[in-house]
Amino acid sequence: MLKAVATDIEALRILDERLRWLSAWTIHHANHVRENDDGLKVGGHQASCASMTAIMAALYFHALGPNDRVAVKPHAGPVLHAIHYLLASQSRDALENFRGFGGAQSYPSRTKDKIPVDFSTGSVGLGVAITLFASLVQDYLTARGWMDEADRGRFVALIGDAELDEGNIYEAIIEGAKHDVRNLWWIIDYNRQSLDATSADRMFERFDEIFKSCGWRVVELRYGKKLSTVLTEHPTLKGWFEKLSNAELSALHYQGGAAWRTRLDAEFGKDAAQFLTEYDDDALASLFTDLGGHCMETLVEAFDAAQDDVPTLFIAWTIKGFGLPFAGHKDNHAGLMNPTQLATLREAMGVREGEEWEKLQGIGDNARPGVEALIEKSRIGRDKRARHFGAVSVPAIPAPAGEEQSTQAAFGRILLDLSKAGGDLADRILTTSPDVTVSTNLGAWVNQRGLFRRDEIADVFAREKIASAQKWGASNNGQHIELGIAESNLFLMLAAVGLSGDLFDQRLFPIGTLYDPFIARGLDALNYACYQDARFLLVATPSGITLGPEGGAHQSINPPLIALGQPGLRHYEPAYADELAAMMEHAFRLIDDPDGESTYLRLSTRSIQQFERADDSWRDGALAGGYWLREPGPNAEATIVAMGAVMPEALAAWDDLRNDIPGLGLLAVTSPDLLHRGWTAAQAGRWKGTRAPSHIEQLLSRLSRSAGLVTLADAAPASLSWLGGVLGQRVSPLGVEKFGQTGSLADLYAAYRLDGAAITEAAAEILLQIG
Ligand SMILES: Cc1ncc(C[n+]2csc(CCOP(=O)(O)OP(=O)(O)O)c2C)c(N)n1
Ligand SMILES: [Mg+2]
Repeated sequence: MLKAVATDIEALRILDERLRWLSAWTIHHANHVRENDDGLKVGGHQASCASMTAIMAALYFHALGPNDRVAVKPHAGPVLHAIHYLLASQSRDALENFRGFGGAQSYPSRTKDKIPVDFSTGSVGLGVAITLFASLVQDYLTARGWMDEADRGRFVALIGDAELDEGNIYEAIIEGAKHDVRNLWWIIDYNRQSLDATSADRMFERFDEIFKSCGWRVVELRYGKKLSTVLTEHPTLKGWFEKLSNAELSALHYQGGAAWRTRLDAEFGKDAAQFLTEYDDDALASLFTDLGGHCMETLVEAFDAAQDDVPTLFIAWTIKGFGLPFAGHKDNHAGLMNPTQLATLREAMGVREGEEWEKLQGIGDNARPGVEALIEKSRIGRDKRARHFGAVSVPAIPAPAGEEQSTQAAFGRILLDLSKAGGDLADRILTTSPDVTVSTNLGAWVNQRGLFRRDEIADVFAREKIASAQKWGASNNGQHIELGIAESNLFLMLAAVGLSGDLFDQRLFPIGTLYDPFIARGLDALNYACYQDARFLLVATPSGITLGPEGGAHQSINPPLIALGQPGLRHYEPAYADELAAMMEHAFRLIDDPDGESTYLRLSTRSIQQFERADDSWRDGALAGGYWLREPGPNAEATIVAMGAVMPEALAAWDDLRNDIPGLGLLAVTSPDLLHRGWTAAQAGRWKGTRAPSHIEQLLSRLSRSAGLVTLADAAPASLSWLGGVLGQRVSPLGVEKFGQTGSLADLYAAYRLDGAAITEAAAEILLQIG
């Protein structure tokens, strides 16, 4: 790490101003200069950007090493774009098109932005916490020898102070403390303002304690050099200053030098007279706005001093909108400078009209070489990295033997068999679970592959020879990361492990398990993982009212609908173990495929009679979303359509009804999600001239156009009822619409209309309607 010399500090200050200008101008251009055809507000956050430009200049042009990765506070996106513009990795076109179609995105996006974005941000809190899990992945990779110690980087999160209200941050640091995480810098832009208002005073005093309890070093950057000296010389002034509430301080920053003077005069009278003669109004404003987060020397010193791997929280005091006309105003979050204000700023920055995009406009000849040298030096390691796929060969995964099995048990068996067989894929699987490892059947895998910990932890029960099915020794060779019960952490962990190929050029195959209903608990983090195109396998089990005696609090209803609407995640719901094996094999391939995605498997604890196959012809259909378990007759007037654990009821009903309904078929749906996607893609394709019918259209076209479909799922009936829209056939949808409860399967299936009687009634009704 290079120490900054005085000329560097000067150059960094200039870069800070340049970032403030470029970010403000980019937003201004999008709102006031670019044509706006639809009259929609474009928006952008000039104040949130100005608050952070010094911090980001110090980081990107001084402190960051080539392997460091950063999550940028969403509303400082334009500053990140300005940095890359200066580094020549962002185009003027993209900036001119900020928030426009194909232009720089409003919030940094790994997948949509052309600049390198290490972590997407947008939903506050999640971008912060993922850095912690990425650091854990780095530890994992170095422990396994897949990454050199020398290539280790630091994970930096730039955080808005209001983000600290997000609970997921605390869930993450608690988990991090258990795993002894390191190499983290979290930097709070402490401008004491949120979106709506100034933030609460009382709580802020506690945040440092919370972090310290979790093993963090807390560094407060409260004052800049100038203000710090003055306050040290005037302890009474310091005492008063430090008692100002967030709202008072912000108001004074907004009002400026004259207001500071009046206030000090009112407060201290003649005791302040001498002090006040030493400063004119501008100097007073400049003095009191010299906070740590705006003082380059303070920032650089603090970053230089934190070179060990202790996780460090920097609390950098700042002013929201620093240097802009609405600095400190409580309503400035979405505030935009008007053209007159912008022109004043432009002149103050020495930028000539018409040359607003010139990168180093207005920088004097003396300073320019220093600035250029810093920019040049900072290019290293900030290129967009290519993504790599296809490095790991995925073997065929055979179905586990057994006439009766549940999909959950089969999942455990498949992993155990994979582990025993060994190989590249097995070695690169990393499993994780929020305290439901045993109850989701990962236990046998963990016994084989062990828990991951940087420091060895003996299995005391094993050492004491106490009988237990779970052997839980932990070492830096382990392949399972056990999490506490915090589903949001599970998804952030899956996101981080699922980005391992992108972040570290090392493909890992993350498998996370949880109970199906608790997907909802981490839903935004799941969406966040998918938004970044992280690749993983999510295994949700048990599911549905088929869980029987466990009751309504654990019986999931709507996750198939969630999956139906979730981009980047494919839902599979197998009924049989051989389907599951095919799906897992496919899911592993999708993880390591440039056009792949993540997979969600919805499994069950219900042990069912396996289906005897004549051949493998079911397989392609099962992977595409559905296949005929019982072929329909030509132009059949009805079919049963069923998914997952209720397949035995569907089969039995088919047996009962086939004599009464000639040609009755049974369609096994394995993925409503894929069927729906195929259907809409075919619709869109038709408009573009391609006429290939989708998989579901092909399946349903075996039936008469007026045929009736009785759909059956241990889930919200809307998961399958839409099938009627494909060819305009009639539907009688069976499924679960009310909260579940305890009971035997027979009781519950009867009460919630998932049994043979319900299927018969639904079929009769639909045939009557057709007739
Ligand atoms: C999960 C979530 N909830 C709400 C928002 C809307 N939102 C955007 S920024 C923000 C607060 C901004 O305050 P702060 O984090 O202090 O950032 P600043 O702009 O002050 O730097 C809110 C509530 C969001 N982006 N994500
Ligand atoms: Mg704030």
